[in-house]
Amino acid sequence: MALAAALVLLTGCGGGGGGGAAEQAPEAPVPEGLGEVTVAEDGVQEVTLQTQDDYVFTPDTFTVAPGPVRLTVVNVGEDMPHNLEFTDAELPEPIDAGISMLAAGEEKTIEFEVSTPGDYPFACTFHLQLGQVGTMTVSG
Ligand SMILES: [Cu+2]
Repeated sequence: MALAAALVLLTGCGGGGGGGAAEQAPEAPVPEGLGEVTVAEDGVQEVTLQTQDDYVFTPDTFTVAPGPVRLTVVNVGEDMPHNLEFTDAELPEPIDAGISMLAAGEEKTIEFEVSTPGDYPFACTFHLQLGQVGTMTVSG
């Protein structure tokens, strides 16, 4: 991720001209620890995602093993509410959990269990049209 951002900056230098800085702004690095899956003392896999006022999940992908998952979403934005719902129709198996409303400054945690490997798309349904989506992968 950091390397990709550096390459963008390098190639950007060759182009010269104005307005480049604004285009590079969305390439923010993922803060340390976000999206990293760790196993808690009770054996539950834990992962934290962040969202803010730019309509993205950070990171927007993570991978867990089959078993129980404890997912925390932190909204570090200043005024934008978000949510996180799994996209039912596309799931390898149903997930009976979601965050229906996450106000600015709020943090919520859900727990659920997965057993079927595959990709589990999720979205902020408020900002689906702005592309605020992500994917949880359950490894085989
Ligand atoms: Cu949102």
